[in-house]
Amino acid sequence: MATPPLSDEIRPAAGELARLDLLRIEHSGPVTHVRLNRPAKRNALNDSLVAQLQAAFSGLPESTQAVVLSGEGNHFSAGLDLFELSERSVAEAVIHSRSWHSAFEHVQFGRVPVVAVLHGAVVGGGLELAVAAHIRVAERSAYYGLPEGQRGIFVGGGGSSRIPRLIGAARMADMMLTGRVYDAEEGLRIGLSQYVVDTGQGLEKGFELAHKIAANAPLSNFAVMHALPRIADMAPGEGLFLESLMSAIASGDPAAKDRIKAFLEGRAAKVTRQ
Ligand code: 1HE
Repeated sequence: MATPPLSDEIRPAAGELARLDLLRIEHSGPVTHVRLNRPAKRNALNDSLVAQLQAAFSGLPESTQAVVLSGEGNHFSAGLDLFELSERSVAEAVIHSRSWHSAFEHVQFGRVPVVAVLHGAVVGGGLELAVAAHIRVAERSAYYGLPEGQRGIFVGGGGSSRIPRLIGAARMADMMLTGRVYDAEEGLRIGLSQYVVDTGQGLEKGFELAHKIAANAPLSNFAVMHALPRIADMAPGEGLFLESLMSAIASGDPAAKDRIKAFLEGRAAKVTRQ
């Protein structure tokens, strides 16, 4: 995978974030890059890595306005560390699954939007992590699988809740029952990613998008992250009421007033074809 653009100076993380040895964390202006850094094990998610993800996403500095999440080596993530699984009792497995839920909630419902850049295997728990992000950019090498069915287990990292919301329960059932694997183009078509780019271009695209996100008013980003998915899950009556409240709160914020004034005075960009 290519290195990120050098438009901003890249600063290694400091303090607690620097101590997370299974992640590599760097700041580039308002964008923080969180890399899964266990390439020898294909970024398989063991207990320590899941705990470190939670620590990273709950400990982002105030300067961070968006995150790019990617994986070192040739694959985004091989999913659950299967070596740890074999040692777990049923009771421990429930707690373990809840620990993934907690960590991935910090990704989805943290302070800032997350752009996942995907390449190679995005499988099992790796896909569950990817779908906790808000935007997914897939390199053409990316492929998606849920081998839980073949391994005799079930998803435990929020996949049965988040994945059907993107692709429908029928497609997820097909992936789990038959081992069906989707490639990057198919993943784009069915909604697993919003973008596909050539292999080696993922980080550049991911950073471009993250910088755009970071330039939005923080309260707009917050509303998209926290209000939008909840409204989408509500009955229309309740959803529309919450939308009115969120909309009034966002438009009352000084950042909204400044931005609308800038447009009315001809100082803001028009919406054009891209
Ligand atoms: C692992 C894991 C792993 C690799 N746990 N160690 N996930 C899976 O069922 C996917 C299993 N993995 C694979 O299918 C392949 O490893 C890959 C397609 C991802 C990559 O293939 P490749 O040829 O590049 O690597 P490799 O030679 O298979 O693996 C390299 C090393 O990574 C090797 O260790 P080594 O010490 O022998 O070098 C592998 O053992 C190790 N490795 N994948 C542990 N998953 C909350 S519920 C979620 C449930 C799930 O995620 S189920 C899906 C599990």
